[in-house]
Amino acid sequence: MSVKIKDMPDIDYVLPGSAACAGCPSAIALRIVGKALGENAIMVMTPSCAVASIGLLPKSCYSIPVLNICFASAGASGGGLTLALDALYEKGRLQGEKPTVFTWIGDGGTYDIGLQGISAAAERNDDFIHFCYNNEAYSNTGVQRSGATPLHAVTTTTPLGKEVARKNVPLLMLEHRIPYMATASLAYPLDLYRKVEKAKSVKGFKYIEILSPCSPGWKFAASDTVELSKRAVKSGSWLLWEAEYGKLTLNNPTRLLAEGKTQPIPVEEYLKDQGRYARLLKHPQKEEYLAAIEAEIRRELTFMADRAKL
Ligand SMILES: Cc1ncc(C[n+]2csc(CCOP(=O)(O)OP(=O)(O)O)c2C)c(N)n1
Ligand SMILES: [Mg+2]
Repeated sequence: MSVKIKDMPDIDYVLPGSAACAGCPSAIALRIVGKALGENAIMVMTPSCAVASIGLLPKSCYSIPVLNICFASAGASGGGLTLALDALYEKGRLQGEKPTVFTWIGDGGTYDIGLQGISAAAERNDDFIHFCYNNEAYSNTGVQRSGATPLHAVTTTTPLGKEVARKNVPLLMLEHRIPYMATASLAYPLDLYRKVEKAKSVKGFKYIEILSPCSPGWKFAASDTVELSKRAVKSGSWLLWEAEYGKLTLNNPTRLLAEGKTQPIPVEEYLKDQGRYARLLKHPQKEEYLAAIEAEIRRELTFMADRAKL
């Protein structure tokens, strides 16, 4: 069923007074996610901007219960919490609808520090949703590179630009063949909302990754978070898709790009307003580098279109 913006409930997980930066993609995403999950939910977080945004106790900007745990234990904590709830229902100590347990973790926590625990929870098919808000860096500690940082991007630990490509964790999760997984973008909120509703309705392990342009980290104007999210998708730099038990479906506009029905915007349109690529765009070999990035985008689109046929 299609959803309209005006149909979304008023519930808001992110209350006024959040310490997040203006235009923070985690806060924007969490507002949409909250509307889809509703208030009967428990959020598990690892160290990140989303945790720092809570502010100082006794105040908290999140309107649902939050469990703040250490990096490596996201998978074990999400799994343990959901099993503990099941046990309480079995003993009759809880009644009514089971709360949705979800982890809200950055790319550092997902791609690098917590990967084995998340992979293990996926393999056990633990009943919770893992969200990765991917801002392509360890933003909270001063924008160090992560496994999700793309090739050539400048971070504080890659001052000359990252020399290796990012990992493809969504593809890795796809091959865990979990009940449901999806990628999403802030520029397509109804697509994100629908995917979260779907994840909520499915039992077992679910994974949703949201590209999260970070204005201080990527060095662009705070008002452009959503615009850059859109350009990422339209250039083919970020692909929108979902999968049930490994059966992949590309979502528009990515599907139209993969089928050659629309042309991607030049990747320079996506990179040009991001200070982290200023060095690349001034480089004498700029054209060569951009051509290589576009070739990689075409390769991935072809690969995913073929994978969707399986
Ligand atoms: C085991 C461990 N290593 C390092 C840190 C320091 N630390 C706190 S937040 C953070 C960055 C996390 O990056 P990410 O998960 O991408 O979230 P973001 O800050 O980008 O929101 C790091 C490295 C820590 N708290 N614990
Ligand atoms: Mg991050």
